[in-house]
Amino acid sequence: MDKIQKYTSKFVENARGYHIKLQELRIILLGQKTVGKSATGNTLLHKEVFASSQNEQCQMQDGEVSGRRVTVIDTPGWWQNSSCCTDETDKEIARGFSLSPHLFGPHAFLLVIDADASFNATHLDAVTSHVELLGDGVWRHTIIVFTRGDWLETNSIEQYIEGEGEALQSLVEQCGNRYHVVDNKNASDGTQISELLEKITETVAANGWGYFVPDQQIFQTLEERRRKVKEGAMLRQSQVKATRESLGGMLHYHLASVALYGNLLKLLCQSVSTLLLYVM
Ligand SMILES: Nc1nc2c(ncn2[C@@H]2O[C@H](COP(=O)(O)OP(=O)(O)O)[C@@H](O)[C@H]2O)c(=O)[nH]1
Ligand SMILES: [Mg+2]
Repeated sequence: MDKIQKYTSKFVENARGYHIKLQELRIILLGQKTVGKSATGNTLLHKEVFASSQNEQCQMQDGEVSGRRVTVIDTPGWWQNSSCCTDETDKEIARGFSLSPHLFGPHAFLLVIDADASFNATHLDAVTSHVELLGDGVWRHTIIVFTRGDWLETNSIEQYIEGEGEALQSLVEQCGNRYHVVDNKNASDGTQISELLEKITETVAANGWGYFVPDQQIFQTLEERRRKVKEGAMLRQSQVKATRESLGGMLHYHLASVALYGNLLKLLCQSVSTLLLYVM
C-alpha cells in the first residue's frame, strides 16, 4: 500500500469511527442539591423525565437529541457546605456509573451550578471533594453548566464568574474554562442545547473520543473513609468518657475536701464559742 492510500484509508477509518462515536453520548449530572440538575437533564432530553423533588437515588434516562442517542444519569447531589464525609451521597453517585448502558463510562460530567447563588470557598471544597473522589482525570471530562440563566438578566456569565471571586474562577480554570449557561424555564430554546452538545462533543474530542473510566478504588476509598470516620468518632467518644471520668474523680475529691474543711471549720467555731463562754 503506498503512502497516500495508507493515509486515505486511515482518514476513512477515522471518519467512520468519528461518525460511530458521535452516535451516542453518555452524561452524568453532578452538583449540589436544588441547583437544577434534574431540570437540566429534562432540558437536555427535551422531555420531563426527571422529577424536581429530591431524589435520593441516581436515575438514568435517554432520548434522541439532534440525531444522537443521549443517555443522562441524574444524581442526588450533595448538601450545601457538605464536604467529603457524606458517604451515602458519594456511594450513590458511584453507583450511578453502573446505570450506564453496557457499563461504559460517561463521556462527560455536567457540573451544575446555580448562577443565581453565591459561590465561595466552602462550596469549592464540597465540589472538589465529591468530584475528585471519582478518580484521576475527572476534570478533563467536566463542563460547568450554570443554571438560572434567566436570573442573570443584563449581566454576562463572565461578569458573574468574575464577581464571585477566586473560588469560582479557580473551579472554571480547573474545568479548562468549559462552561455553558442554560435557562431551564425556557426549555423550548433549542439553541442552548445544541450549543451545549457542541461543547460536550468538543470535550469528548479533546479526550480522544474516550469515555471516563471511574477509579476502581472508589468503593475501597469510600470504605476506608467510612472506617476512618468511625474510628475518629470512637476515639472522640472514649476521650469524652475519660475526661468525664477524670472530672468526676476530681469533683468527688473536691467535695470530700470541702466536707473535711467544713467539719474542721465547724469544730473550730464550736471551740471558739466554748472558749468565749469561759472568758465571759
Ligand atoms: N428560574 C429558573 N429556575 C430553575 C432553573 N433550573 C432549575 N430551576 C428550578 O430550581 C428548582 C430545583 O431544580 P431541580 O432540577 O429539582 O434541582 P436538583 O435538586 O439539582 O435536581 C426547581 O424548582 C426548578 O424549576 C432555571 O434555569 N431557571
Ligand atoms: Mg434532582
